[in-house]
Amino acid sequence: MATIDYTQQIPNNVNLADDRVLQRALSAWQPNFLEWWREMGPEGSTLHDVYLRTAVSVDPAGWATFDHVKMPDYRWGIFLNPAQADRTIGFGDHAGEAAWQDVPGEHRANLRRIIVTQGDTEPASIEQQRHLGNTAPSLYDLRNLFQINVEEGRHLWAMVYLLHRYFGRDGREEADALLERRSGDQDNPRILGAFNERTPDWLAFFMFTYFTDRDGKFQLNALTESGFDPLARTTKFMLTEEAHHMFVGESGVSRVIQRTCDVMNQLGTDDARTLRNAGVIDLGTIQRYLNFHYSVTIDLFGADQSSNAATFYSAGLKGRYEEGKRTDDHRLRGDTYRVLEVQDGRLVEKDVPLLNALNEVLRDDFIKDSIAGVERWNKVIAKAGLPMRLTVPHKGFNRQIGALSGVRVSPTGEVVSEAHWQAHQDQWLASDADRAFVASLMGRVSAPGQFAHWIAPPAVGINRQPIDFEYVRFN
Ligand code: BYC
Ligand code: FE
Ligand code: FE
Repeated sequence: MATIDYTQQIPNNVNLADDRVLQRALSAWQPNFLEWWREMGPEGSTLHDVYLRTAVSVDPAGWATFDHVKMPDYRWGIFLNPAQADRTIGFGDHAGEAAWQDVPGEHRANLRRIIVTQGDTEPASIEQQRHLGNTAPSLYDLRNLFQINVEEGRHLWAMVYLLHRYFGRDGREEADALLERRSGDQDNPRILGAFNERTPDWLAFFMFTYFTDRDGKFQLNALTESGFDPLARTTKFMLTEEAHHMFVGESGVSRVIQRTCDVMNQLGTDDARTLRNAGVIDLGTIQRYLNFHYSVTIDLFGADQSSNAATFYSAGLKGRYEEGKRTDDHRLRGDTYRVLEVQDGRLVEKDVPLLNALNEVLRDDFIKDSIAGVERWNKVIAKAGLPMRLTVPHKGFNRQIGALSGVRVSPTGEVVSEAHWQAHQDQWLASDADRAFVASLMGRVSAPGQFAHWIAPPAVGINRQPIDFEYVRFN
């Protein structure tokens, strides 16, 4: 095996050059990662030169450098945000104690589970997005896809670092398993539901990066509160990259809406068939895609009542979103929270112990944040002078996890019969016909500065480059 110049090959701020044990573990894992990348990473892309941003340090001024690189040569680095001197745990039974620099024995299994679950989503998303490069609507979009893919790869590295560095032999086994599960595989699927769904087209991709990467934002924020300091610092740095993923989603959907509204005004129609014939995606289809991605994503927060969530919090492993800004006692014993429940076929509110409802608390924070962006999309429609609006569906709509998974709920929140659901689901969720139509629009646009007909160009380029910059060079 070729020896690795660690600082060169794996940029890091964890003293990798001096850590022989970690070097050994990583030098065994790295070739497997690269093999996985070639097999499951962006299809047919290994020779392209892509204008990528690479993290080479965590300094606010200098962490990002831009250059054309081939993705297999991307330097997946290991970065933790700088340590905060004398950091203490901010919540749970250990509140006020010094943050842990090592894994406390009694919390080892739970911490490993959280890290593995987090780590599993990263390669899963790359697998889900594997074919999208073939149908990118522009070089600008193609580059953004690849940027997200390499960064999700780095997020995998971030979790693998923790497993190798702090969890010994079982950590190494878990790190190997992260390269063995496959999104959507019958026998060995990814851990969480949304990460086994397909992301077959670019509207799905933009919805995924808007909604599902936002789950990343909220989960990672909760983990930045962790009493296990290396996890807190790692996730803090990951969040700087997450912002770009959500930007790609929000601006992507926004550009699709912009284009549709332009054509609606040109043709003076809101008729879906006419708009489809004109080669743009009607707002109804956009709403049904939104309904799908929103509902599978809110499932990612877990069951509304969860003893795991209570344990993770009380043990100091996983906090709430912006724990430090909250003014309660950060222990939450005796507090309650309102959740929805099904009683006699109806949704009713019920107070339950807050500690058990922490998944729901995080889900509600996510929902607020998601709605804000949907309102920004609505501004695009309003600005075009059109009356339609997009909305997020009811929280109970299309749920597979938690108390609401037992009932059929319409997008507006009525509990409906199975027969009613079956009769209406094609109006509520992206149907096979919707997906076939969107698929029919997909096709690679590879000339600099050109954009597919169904999407408006972005307002500005990347890193102050012009929009017609050659963001990807095909080789
Ligand atoms: N699908 O007690 P519960 C990201 C399981 S996204 C399938 O509620 P808990 C990214 C659950 O495992 C951020 N299964 O569970 C975004 C449990 O199984 P067992 C990812 C599910 O533990 C885009 C059972 O149901 N990070 O970074 O309280 C691109 C009972 O549930 C699902 C994290 O999630 C589901 N949706 O909560 C790239 C953070 N939901 O034990 C990347 C780490 C639940 O009965 N993970 N189950 O076999 C966690 O904090 C928790 O594991 C969860 C689940 C919040 C996910
Ligand atoms: Fe990620
Ligand atoms: Fe992400």
